Amino acid sequence: MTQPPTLSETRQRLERTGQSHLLAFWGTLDEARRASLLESIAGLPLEHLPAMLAQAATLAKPAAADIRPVRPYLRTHPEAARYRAIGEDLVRRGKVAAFLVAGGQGTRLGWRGPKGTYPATPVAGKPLFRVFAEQITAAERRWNVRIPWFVMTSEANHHDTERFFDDNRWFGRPRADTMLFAQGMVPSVSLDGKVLLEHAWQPALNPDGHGGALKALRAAGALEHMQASGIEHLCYFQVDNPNVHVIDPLFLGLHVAAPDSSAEMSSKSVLKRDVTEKVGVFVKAPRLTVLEYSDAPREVAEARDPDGQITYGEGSIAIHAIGVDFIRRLTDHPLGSVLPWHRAIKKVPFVDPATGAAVEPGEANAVKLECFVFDALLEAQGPIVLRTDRVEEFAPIKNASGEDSPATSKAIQVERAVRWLREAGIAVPAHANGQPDCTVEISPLTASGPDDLRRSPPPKPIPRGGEALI
Ligand code: UD2
Repeated sequence: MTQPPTLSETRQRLERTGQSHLLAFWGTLDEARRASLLESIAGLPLEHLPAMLAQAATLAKPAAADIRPVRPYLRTHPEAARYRAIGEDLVRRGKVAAFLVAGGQGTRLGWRGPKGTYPATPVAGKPLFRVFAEQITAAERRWNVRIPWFVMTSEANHHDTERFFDDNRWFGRPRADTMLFAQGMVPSVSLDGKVLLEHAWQPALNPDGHGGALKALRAAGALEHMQASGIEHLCYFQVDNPNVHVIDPLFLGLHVAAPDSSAEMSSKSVLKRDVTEKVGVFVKAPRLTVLEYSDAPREVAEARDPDGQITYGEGSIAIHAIGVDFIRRLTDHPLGSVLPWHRAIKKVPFVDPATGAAVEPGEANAVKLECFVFDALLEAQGPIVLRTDRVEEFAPIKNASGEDSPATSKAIQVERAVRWLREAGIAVPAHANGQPDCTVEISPLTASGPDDLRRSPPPKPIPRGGEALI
């Protein structure tokens, strides 16, 4: 290990970069805190910070006139069976790994603990991590292959996440097939560019966004691991969506073999529910990109085709297939990756270097920088979009109540289970209006769709008004 810089080296560096206040409390700190402060400062990208902030402040947003709709692939594509077979072959040959980003703070849900530990399913109350683990296990059994699972955490939840996996015996999968690693952190800075102090001995840091995932994969040695084990593509998904199909052969087949795809990065969309839904949309401007809901000019967000369809309606559900070589290319960069920085102006508590007082700001006082993974689409050759079905694949848990809450997610999970059962010819008790009169949950270990249900022994009859776990 290299020695951390000395106090005098650090002092000079801070003077050069205009951040001398970070040592304001040096005289009051004990040895351990001094050492920790020097080490923290050594890890800050102080020389790059002005450029990062300037770039985030001037990030170009596409003008309404330059934005065009995208044409997605559909699941009913005439050659869907061929693409599905190509995707299955890729999985069977061990070329695919699962990649979950779970570094977010989950503040909106108000759940204490990593979001993946949230009991999400309607009958068994399975935590999100278990839902994904069981899906991966089911895929491993189906294709008789080991599917490594990479899970990105953050400093704030890494330890708790690891403990949860441990307590759950890694969900019955070999320990070596799951790799947990923490994403990077960036300093939170005042509106005039000074790194804030969270404590007298600690600069304020925030996770570097889900775009930090690419850099973190490289830093954690995951890319090398993949290269050594022949992994070529990652199935990327978010922690908040229990309905995700983690391993989707049709999507993978299109990603590697569609005529206009170069297998660098592909994405899934669902049609936006209404013009106000808070999801980014895929657009061409002129390259394929995700336009965040907060950045969409009104005339774009609300535009409709003559037949009434939302013109820019391909909502991003944050599911991507990403080539490992592509990640390597994007992360060959002095700052870790080529992805641009976005900024959010937030309230960040801090210690005032002049007075030593702990300040709880009444209004936004700080810039938080983060990268978004979908910005990688701008760098990809021939990225494609597959439109999928909302009920089938998108049941997000984001808020404690209202839209995208545990309640709405459970309702969508039940709707999907009922749909699969009916398609498989299995009776579901229903009200006179056709709505199901029961709460059902289908374990990923039982089925990943109606075809599996057709092939498995029929479940016990579902009680009217009751619950069933299939
Ligand atoms: C995201 C998308 C939105 C839409 C929606 C679909 C952004 C900016 N917006 O909205 O367009 O696709 O998802 O559900 O992405 N995460 C990390 N590290 C971080 C920050 C986030 O791992 O530093 C993970 C987080 O754990 C979660 C995912 O990224 O799995 C999404 O994070 P979010 O909740 O901030 O994104 P959201 O819901 O605003």
